Amino acid sequence: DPERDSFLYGTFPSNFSWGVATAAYQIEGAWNEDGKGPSIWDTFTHTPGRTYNNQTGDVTCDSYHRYEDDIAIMKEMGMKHYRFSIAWSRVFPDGTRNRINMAGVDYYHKLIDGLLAAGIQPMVTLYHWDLPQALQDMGGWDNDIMAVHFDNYADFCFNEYGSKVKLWITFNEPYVFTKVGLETGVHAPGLKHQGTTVYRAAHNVLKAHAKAWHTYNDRYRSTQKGKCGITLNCSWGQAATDSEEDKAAADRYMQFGFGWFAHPIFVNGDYPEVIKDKVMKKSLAQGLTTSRLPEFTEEEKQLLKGTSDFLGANYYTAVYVSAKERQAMPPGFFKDQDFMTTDDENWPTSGAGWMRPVPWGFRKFLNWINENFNKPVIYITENGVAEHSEDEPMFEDTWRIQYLTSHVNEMLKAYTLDGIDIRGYTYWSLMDNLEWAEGYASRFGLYYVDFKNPKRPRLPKESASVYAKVIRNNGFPEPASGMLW
Ligand code: GBH
Repeated sequence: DPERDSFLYGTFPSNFSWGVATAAYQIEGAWNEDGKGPSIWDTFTHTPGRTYNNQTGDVTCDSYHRYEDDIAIMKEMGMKHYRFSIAWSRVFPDGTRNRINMAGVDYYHKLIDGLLAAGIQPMVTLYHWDLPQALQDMGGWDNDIMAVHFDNYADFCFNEYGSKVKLWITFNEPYVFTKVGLETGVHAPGLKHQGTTVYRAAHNVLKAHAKAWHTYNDRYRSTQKGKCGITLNCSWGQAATDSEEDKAAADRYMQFGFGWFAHPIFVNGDYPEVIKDKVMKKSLAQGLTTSRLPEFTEEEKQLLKGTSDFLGANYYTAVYVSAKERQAMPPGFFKDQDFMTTDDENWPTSGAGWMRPVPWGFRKFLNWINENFNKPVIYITENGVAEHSEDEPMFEDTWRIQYLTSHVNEMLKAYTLDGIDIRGYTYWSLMDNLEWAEGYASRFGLYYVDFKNPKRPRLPKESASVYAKVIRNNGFPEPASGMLW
């Protein structure tokens, strides 16, 4: 494919938005300060053996006290938007609206006001994985009452911050936090239930999302005039061969990862047929009388359909997918899917063991989304790469410069050549932070953070000035007009 390696010159429209992303638990610290309640991530990281070297988010980048430093470095780079998340238990310590923590509420006001004063639009994620522990104690996402609690929390945030925040994201990557939190147990709350809780939790997350979107739509949209969406992710699944079986397996991979949430929201209020079909067959095969996949009522489907003003998409990497009957595997989420994934030895490696940079996969991923979900308005809400380093700074991050420019270039092709309606790009992450169970050595930042220094200085890597240049140029203008790339 000759298109794959060619570089496209061109720029984005003048209102294209460039940003960076973070998440509360990964950067804030102050885990028990000023009335914040514990979240499942506090519990998880405080349990020995769960994270790399037992590292926690107790202090991390200390953004709860140093958010002004964060704003300053974003301003330095010319950022247009900042995607951050609100820690639910900082606002509602036990997850319910019975008790509101005003110090936590004020923190986000100060952050938002500081951003607006610096000319940076806030893009706010309501849920980036840090469920209040008190709600987990009631069963967490497995309990359908969560939709009510999430809606109350969302309603509170829209009401409190909505005059200043115009871009809302209900959930970050439900595919990841249900699968990795409840099926493989690598993330909080660390459950390893096989092919059961994962589907029920996802079902409740979808209902919670729809409820919150309707709250925004019915009560706030006309006065606040913002947008409310969801962020979904998966790797790009490339068919390993041209065989019909492998092509079907690759599509199944995308449907189980992305369509699981995108199909109900953007298509018809219901799961993709291939998921319903597979989970039913596998459930019957193990001797159950009904599918492990819950069903939506007609009313619920109507409530779900069309509940997103834009699609937030996170892309990091690609995999090859081939068809494979999982005979030996115990029943569960993975056996349900009947495929095998591999990567290509020729793809470069990165500082994160789970990902190799595959820029051409980004354009294919965007085209697949565009074709399958009714050409939604898209914001890229995450894309990035890490180096692996305990403490040693690596300021000459050529790999990140290469990753960033090549992925932005593939996005430019998707926008210009494929006509996909992409409104913004968000690099993950502003600065090095707690990479969940992988700890602090997996560094995704444009800025290096010294976690040994109590002041947590943020120091720019070379990629920070390259991204600033891409932002100034709004893409990659022709060399004749000034810049040589
Ligand atoms: C995103 O997850 C997250 O939104 C963000 O918070 C995170 O810091 C960033 O990407 C970088 O990872 O699946 O067992 O191999 C991307 C998906 C899921 C990738 C968890 C790493 C590691 C555990 N991530 N995965 S496993």
